[in-house]
Amino acid sequence: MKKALSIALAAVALASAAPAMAQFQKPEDAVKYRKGAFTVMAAHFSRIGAMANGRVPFDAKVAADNAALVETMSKLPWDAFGPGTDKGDTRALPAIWTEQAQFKAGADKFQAEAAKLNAAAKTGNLDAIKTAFGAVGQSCKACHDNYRKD
Ligand code: ASC
Repeated sequence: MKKALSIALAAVALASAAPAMAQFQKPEDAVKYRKGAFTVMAAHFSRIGAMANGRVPFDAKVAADNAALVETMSKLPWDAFGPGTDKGDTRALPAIWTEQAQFKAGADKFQAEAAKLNAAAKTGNLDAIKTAFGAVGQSCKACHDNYRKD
């Protein structure tokens, strides 16, 4: 009894220590989750883009807040590309599941660039933010070109 309880508590502790390890009841839930994650990520990324492109005045705090969110969000979609999530309301291409290593490399590259953008935004240097913003955009595009329907 005691042992069962400690195993259950350990499982709860593990689960709460890994918030990015989302679990899904159904494949549709995973598709909805990853699309939501990309939507939120794009919203915060584009707020930085507006400043990087001079469409809105630069505000270092706004850039830093949004870059922190982009880095956090960058970690989330990938667990939602599991088996059986290639169907339904998705633009994800089958190549994701036949080229898993390349897909993961692209996702890892993107996350690394998002972390660099966050680091750049913390410095408050607009030129550094512009450079890092461009690199993140390139890594978005690389995966869209290969793994997303138009
Ligand atoms: C964005 C956004 C994307 C990327 C991509 C970069 O702001 O929503 O999907 O940048 O367009 O090439």
